[in-house]
Amino acid sequence: MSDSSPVAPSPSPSGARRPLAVLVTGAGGEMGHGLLAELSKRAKRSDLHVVAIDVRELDDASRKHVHQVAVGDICDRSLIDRLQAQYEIVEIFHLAALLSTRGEYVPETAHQVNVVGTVNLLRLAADEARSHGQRVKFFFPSSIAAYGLPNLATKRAAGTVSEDQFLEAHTMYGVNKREGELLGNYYANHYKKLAKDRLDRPIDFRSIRFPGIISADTVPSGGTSDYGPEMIHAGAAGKPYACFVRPDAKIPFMTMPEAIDAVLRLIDAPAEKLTRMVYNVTSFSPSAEDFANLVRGAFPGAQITFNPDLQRQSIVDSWPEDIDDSAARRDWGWTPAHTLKSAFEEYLVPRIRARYR
Ligand code: AKB
Repeated sequence: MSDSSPVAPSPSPSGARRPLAVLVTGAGGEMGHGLLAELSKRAKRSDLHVVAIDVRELDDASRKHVHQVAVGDICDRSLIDRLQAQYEIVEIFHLAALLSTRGEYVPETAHQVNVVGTVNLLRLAADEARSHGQRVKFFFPSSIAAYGLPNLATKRAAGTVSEDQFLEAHTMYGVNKREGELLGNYYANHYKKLAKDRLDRPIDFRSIRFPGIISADTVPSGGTSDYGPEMIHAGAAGKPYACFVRPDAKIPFMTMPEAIDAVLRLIDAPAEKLTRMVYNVTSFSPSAEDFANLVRGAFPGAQITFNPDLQRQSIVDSWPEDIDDSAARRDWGWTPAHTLKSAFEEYLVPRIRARYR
């Protein structure tokens, strides 16, 4: 089978040709917002259509970057089948997920969206590879939620954690992300092991375990790393903010432009350079108090207090305080653009200030 770079469309059994497409699920979410603009620039150069799936219609800013929005649920096989009939899908960015805090209220629904939805997309990728004869690139955003450190003392003693340590996630979302990583490996390397007509390695699966991500343009919802971005946006908007974790709570973070850069670097990396399917990336690891001090400095009058929610705190305590991203640096040239200070001074504060002016 050839590598996954797009080729001219192959005729379907009916002789008609489907346009080539990049499919983005969860396109209306925070990462979709940043990624669609980049994907649409690249798609124009390669004559690809960007096709989005989301449970809601996209906002106008995102809508202009896509050829079609399929409003619906990734668990709906008929929706996926309809898109498959319309397009020859060569790349999938599977961003749709129910995050760690929301998932703890409805764990079985989270499993349905995060795992069954992922299987639907992986199966689509494998079917498409069979239909057009080239490997389908599949990007899967995993998360530091895939880690599960048993207690705070272990977290503090562990410090920087590698991709292969402490993988007993405590949340349904984290369990689902870990399962997504393993399913990616299964579909990429072992799918239908015993079938006579099995296709060898139909999917080129690539995944990043992201830390908390902070965007100047959107405010997250449903996650547990949300205290960082929530605090900054509240400070800029002049709204009081009661932080739901302790001042000493510490996990890794990065800015959204860095996250988008990491996705594109990994997806563009030559396959022979990659030594793993799942890579850590990170930029800085502040405590919640570090965040609060920078917000108070940037937005004098910001009213930030701490009112820890013990259950949400326990989720943050199960995530590492830092992650080792040396494999990403070595294999595909990942380098963070920011320190915590430069992220505030050069990206977050100017853009967020303009947003709430
Ligand atoms: C969450 O808090 O659930 C997410 C994540 C760390 O993946 N932002």
